[in-house]
Amino acid sequence: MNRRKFIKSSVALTSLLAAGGLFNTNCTAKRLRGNPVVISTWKHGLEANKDAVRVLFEGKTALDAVEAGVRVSEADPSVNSVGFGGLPDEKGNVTLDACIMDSKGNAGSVACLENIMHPISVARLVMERTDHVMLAGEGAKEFALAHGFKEENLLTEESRNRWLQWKENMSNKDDWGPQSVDSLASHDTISMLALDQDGNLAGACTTSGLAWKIRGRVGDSPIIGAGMFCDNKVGAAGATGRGEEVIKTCGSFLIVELMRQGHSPKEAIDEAIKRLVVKYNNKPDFQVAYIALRKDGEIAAGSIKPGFQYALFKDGDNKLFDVNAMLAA
Ligand code: SD4
Repeated sequence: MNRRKFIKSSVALTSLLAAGGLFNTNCTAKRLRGNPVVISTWKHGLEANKDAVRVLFEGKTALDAVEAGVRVSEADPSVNSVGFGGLPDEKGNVTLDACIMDSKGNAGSVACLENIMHPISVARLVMERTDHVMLAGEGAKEFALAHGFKEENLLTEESRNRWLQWKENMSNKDDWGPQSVDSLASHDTISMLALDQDGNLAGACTTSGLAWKIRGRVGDSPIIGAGMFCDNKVGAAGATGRGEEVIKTCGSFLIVELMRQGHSPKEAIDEAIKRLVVKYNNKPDFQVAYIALRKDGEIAAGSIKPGFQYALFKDGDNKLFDVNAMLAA
């Protein structure tokens, strides 16, 4: 594609922005050709799944579904690790990471993007309107603004107060090591994987990353193969938790590759988690959790430590599940 072609208005986006309302499983399920599945990380994934499923039931693709789904969490100020209301870095800036992959193996991502509510939609535009995969920082923002995204303050009263409290009480003790910034409760990045009625897969991942991180820090969420990976022949996987550890083990790519070799989604996730557990002599002091969706609709989830939940839409039901962790708390 011509490099200049990407400076075009994002007309298609407008219709995706108009998402809203709930799906009705009973009356629309008859129209489906296949059996759609949506899986996402954490409790807020339940609301996100609803929008993703509504989009699938409109006959749209898995790619449309994951974008619409995670936008719900991005816009929700009560979700403290994603988009609006996400906890800021050490200087009080909300910096966002996101990536998306479609069923053809195309990928787009943004890293350290500021003041744009929906990084996932910018990532999709990077994928669809440029010949690049990843844009970062100011350049990513310029690209978003050129495509009609609005600049917005993403710090809420609550997230600003929490940042001020950290600055007053913790900032000079915080060495940015795992224990101090990595409380299990601070994780709620959304990774979402979907299988549409044509049997095609897509995945998305979006986050504000670790709270109080060093300015400029980028986590796993925008890294293709770390925070998320999708191969339409095999399956898809997505991560949440301590991004540095997910990056160093190519976590999502590893899980998809293990599924390609014939391992079940559960076996693949367990192996990816076991590598981290073994690396840290059975005592990792951080959380990493994964979800996986195989091409045939089989799903799995796993985590190092207790507390991880995932939201699953399958066979007409959208439910939250607790995960049995590999280690005790
Ligand atoms: C990161 N994986 O930036 C993200 C953090 C996370 O919920 O999962 N937060 O490392």
